[in-house]
Amino acid sequence: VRHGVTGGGKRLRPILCVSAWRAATVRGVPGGSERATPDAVYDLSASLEMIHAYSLMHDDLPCMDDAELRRGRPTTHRVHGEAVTMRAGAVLIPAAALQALAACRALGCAEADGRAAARALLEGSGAGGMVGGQWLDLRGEGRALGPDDLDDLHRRKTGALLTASLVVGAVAAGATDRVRDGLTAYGRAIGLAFQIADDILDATASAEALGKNPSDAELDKSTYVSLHGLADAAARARAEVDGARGALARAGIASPPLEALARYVVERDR
Ligand code: GRG
Repeated sequence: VRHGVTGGGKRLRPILCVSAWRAATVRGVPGGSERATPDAVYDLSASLEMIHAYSLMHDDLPCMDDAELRRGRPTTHRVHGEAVTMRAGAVLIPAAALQALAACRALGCAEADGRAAARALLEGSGAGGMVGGQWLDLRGEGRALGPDDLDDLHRRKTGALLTASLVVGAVAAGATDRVRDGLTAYGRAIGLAFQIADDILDATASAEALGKNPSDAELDKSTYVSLHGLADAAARARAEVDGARGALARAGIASPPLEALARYVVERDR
């Protein structure tokens, strides 16, 4: 568990969760929070990283992507073996839900809001979200997917947990429906932009820069690059970023960090 959870990574999902909590808490106040962020918000955000970490540990197993390298280090099963990695990943799923519930309680959220945050976390992780997307991804290996199928796959596999990160933060902050819906629309857009950038990096960056071995071509996966070409994929990613920023504006959310994160998901180099 320690190897999978504390081994680095960009921590994007917790950052989104904390940023959403702040954006929902300071509704309309530009430039950030006037209220200090309680430690329990960071504890809450850790629940997203726990799910993400388990998904990477299992994704790297030989029965899935069979990867040797992650975050510049040997993958968990290469260090601790497959059986230990299976168990360590599995234990993180209920632990993440309990972590979210405990953090919401520490924040003084209403019981219903705590349950709604845990439900958002689990729905984003489950069959309608990340696990369903992974299943579509595995089923798609060696098959040519169409544009709509590719969007559907990645909205689930990558986008659902990124969106859940924002919703969990918003629900815990007691956000209005308007703010919550705006953050959901923002999450859906940056989720796709993030995945398109991932496909571009997989096609163009070195293993050294990425901290993992590019694998899409080797696994014969349909990607935004294989389907649309590099230039059109990059244009689509930029359009999604514009859409994300528009969603914030329409919901009246003034959040410089969320604006910056939307740009970051496509400008990042790993
Ligand atoms: C049993 C079908 C089945 C699934 C189990 C393994 C799994 C659940 C899901 C895998 C989901 C997965 C690997 C999604 C990929 C998401 C993604 C783009 C990961 C890379 O995220 P970054 O770049 O990684 O945020 P860092 O290292 O920065 O944290």
